[in-house]
Amino acid sequence: MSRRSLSAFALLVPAVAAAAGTYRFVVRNRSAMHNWHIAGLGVNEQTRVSFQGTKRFTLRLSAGRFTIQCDPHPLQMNTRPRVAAGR
Ligand SMILES: [Cu+2]
Repeated sequence: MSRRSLSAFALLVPAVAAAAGTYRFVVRNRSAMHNWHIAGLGVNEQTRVSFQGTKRFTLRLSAGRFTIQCDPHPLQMNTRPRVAAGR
């Protein structure tokens, strides 16, 4: 697991190693200053910055690199998980 933390921020996403497939992401946002945005290889989903609460996304990820970030703070709040080819 790669964990990046600020006072109000944590991303718990395997940095490497997920195999291609379908994943459910649970986004819990308790602030109106941040959002969650995943992009890469046909995937581009995000929450609104003003949104507070929990949202679930079920996404099919193919092999490759993805970016997950907070759009207002992309330098501090980001991770780039790699998805490996499935078996
Ligand atoms: Cu942010």
